[in-house]
Amino acid sequence: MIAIYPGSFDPITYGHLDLIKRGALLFDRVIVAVLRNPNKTPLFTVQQRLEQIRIAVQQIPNVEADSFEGLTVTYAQLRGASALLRGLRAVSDFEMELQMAHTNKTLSTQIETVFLATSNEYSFLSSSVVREIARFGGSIDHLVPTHVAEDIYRCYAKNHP
Ligand code: COD
Repeated sequence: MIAIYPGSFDPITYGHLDLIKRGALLFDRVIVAVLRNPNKTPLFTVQQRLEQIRIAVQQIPNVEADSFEGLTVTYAQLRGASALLRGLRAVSDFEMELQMAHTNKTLSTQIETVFLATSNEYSFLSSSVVREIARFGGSIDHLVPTHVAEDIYRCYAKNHP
């Protein structure tokens, strides 16, 4: 069974990675899919994010990274996936995630959304938290893989020398 793990991943964090590793134990294949969203101004380009993800998952044989645009369920159908993997950190995630799952179900009854509860240690973690800490000069070494932290530090050093 193939699962799509869709998201922005701007950037990928240890919280995402924890979910990917656990998803990879449940599904034959997990495709980490970065949304190409022309309406957002991300910190990293889609290519940069894909590269960050590929390095982070290179030791997990049944995980790959890809990008897509448009509807997630359309992309899932294209890739022959039958599940969308999503993470739940707190009650605050639940409302939005449930709405998304219901919307996706109306678009394709064949594709199920599977939620994994976040691991306790990462329940506070999001890409925006990482960006914010780094922007104000804090350490993010415990929140993202080393190569991602280096990219972020480089990015903010360039913007705020
Ligand atoms: N622990 C566990 N899970 C986590 C953690 C953590 N610390 N941090 C994030 N996650 C989970 C999130 O809950 C989410 O499930 C996933 O990881 C990805 O998170 P993000 O923030 O990188 O990505 P999102 O939530 O912004 O992605 C939104 C989508 C791109 C999936 C969504 O906008 C989408 O499907 N767009 C395509 C258009 C579409 O199909 N629309 C119809 C559905 S509404």
